[in-house]
Amino acid sequence: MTKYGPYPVITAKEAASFIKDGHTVGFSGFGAAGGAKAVPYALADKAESEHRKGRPFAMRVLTGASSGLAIDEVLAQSGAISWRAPYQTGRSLRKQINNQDVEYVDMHLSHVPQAMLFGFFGKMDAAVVEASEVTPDGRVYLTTSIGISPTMLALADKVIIEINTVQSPRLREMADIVTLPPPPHRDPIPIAHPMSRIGVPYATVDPKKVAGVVLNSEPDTVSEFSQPNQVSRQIAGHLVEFLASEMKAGRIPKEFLPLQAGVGNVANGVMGVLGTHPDIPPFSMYTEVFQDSQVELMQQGRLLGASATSLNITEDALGVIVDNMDFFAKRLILRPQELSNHPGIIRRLGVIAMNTALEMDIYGNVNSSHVYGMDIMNGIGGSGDFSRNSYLAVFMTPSIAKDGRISSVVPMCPHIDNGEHSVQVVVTEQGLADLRGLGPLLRAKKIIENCAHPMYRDYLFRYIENSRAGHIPHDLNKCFELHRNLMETGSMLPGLSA
Ligand code: 0RQ
Repeated sequence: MTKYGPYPVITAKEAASFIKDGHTVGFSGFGAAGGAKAVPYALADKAESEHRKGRPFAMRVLTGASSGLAIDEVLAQSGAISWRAPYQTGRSLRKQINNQDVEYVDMHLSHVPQAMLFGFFGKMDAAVVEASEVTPDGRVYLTTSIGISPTMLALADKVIIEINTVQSPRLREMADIVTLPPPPHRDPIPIAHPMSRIGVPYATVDPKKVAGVVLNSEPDTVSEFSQPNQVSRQIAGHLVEFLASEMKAGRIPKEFLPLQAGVGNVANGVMGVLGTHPDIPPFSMYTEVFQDSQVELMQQGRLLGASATSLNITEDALGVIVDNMDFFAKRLILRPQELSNHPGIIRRLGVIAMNTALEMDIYGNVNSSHVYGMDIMNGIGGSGDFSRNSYLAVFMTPSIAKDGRISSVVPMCPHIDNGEHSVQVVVTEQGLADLRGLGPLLRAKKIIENCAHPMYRDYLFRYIENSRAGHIPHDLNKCFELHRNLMETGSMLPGLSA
């Protein structure tokens, strides 16, 4: 038998044979970065083969956040997932969740390691973790993401390490790993700056738990975001103007505050524009996902340093980092997600959080996860970790979707994941509404006037006029009329389109 140090080298199929129907299995990866890529395919084959024989095979699956194709597409398509947490972005899995074929726990990402530690999800049977090296004494050098891997390695009964030979061993130079002890035995976390290093570059595993090493050479598959379109540029324009005026007013210090940027096309586009604007000084980031647009900003000296848990970047962008590691290793830190998204640190550093909403209501409640309040899009992800604890919580969205058939400003969101108490600024391509210090009625007027698309403004103003008075005026017969119209006719205001 071939050996990798003291560990047996096994095939992905052999690794899959350790995993049984009903097992809770953790896979490394945060977004498509650093995910297990060989064993999930073998598990998909195993599931299909078991199903053909009329036998059940489905796992309870945990990852740091969303996954690459291997899990939320391939494993999902083979019916190998019965339960999933804490976040996903796969089309196939999304369909299964909305059909109630898969149970989905959509949760704040910073909560996941502690929930695992205390057994909120039951015991963890196995972990499959991508690494560039595992040493005989159990040091595991992770690759492009940290996520929940340190916790999985500590808790899982059986561990399979996928050694990925195309991931550069130098990625470890960015890793800064600490696992928090259980409460109430926690000391203050000494992160006083986004670039504070407090840990070691490796996670640890008890070598006796390592069932085998699978060799693999598949790169991460992160798809490219579209170039910032006109709408993203307009959103970014309003936001930059606002942030610059906050600096002038002394409400943001001259050295600026660390930024967090959410996922998606809009957030990626906004970062690109914001990062190059002359009114915004060079800044740092305390965020969870490092994206393509930030690589160039770092090379240009606009982005001074970034702390994240994942390099969710395309192969080309990763190539740039690896080829210039002496430069990037000083400026990029990858932490476990309980630290990248830690509420206390986010509050301490004064992070400005910028996340994307699907829709917002006229009072500033945000829905970023559930269409019609019923169908999951992706999940809350880390947006709540950041918005609830930030210095300023900004939510952005185009004012309309689907050629105007959907308004992103509605009377009441049928699902709220970031509530009015955690939302301070909302922005669309129409403009920005600074909600700080305003009561509900003034918030509503500002959001409708500044952010709603002109096609929907009359409807929204009429809604307030005809609502029952109260601290937050509403008409409970009409509050979901736009959503009902959309479901029944395909348009929120039948007959209207942009
Ligand atoms: O539909 O895919 O059919 O074209 O939603 O919309 O405008 O491309 O937006 O890619 O920026 O994603 C909120 C989903 C935005 C994302 C969300 C339709 C629209 C389109 C996508 P198509 P866009 P983006 C920390 C931060 C939650 C997690 C998070 C997200 C599709 O940002 O998942 O913030 N956020 N994490 O047409 C119905 C509406 C709609 C709508 C848009 N009101 N109703 N559909 N769409 N508005 C990072 C992590 O946690 C990793």
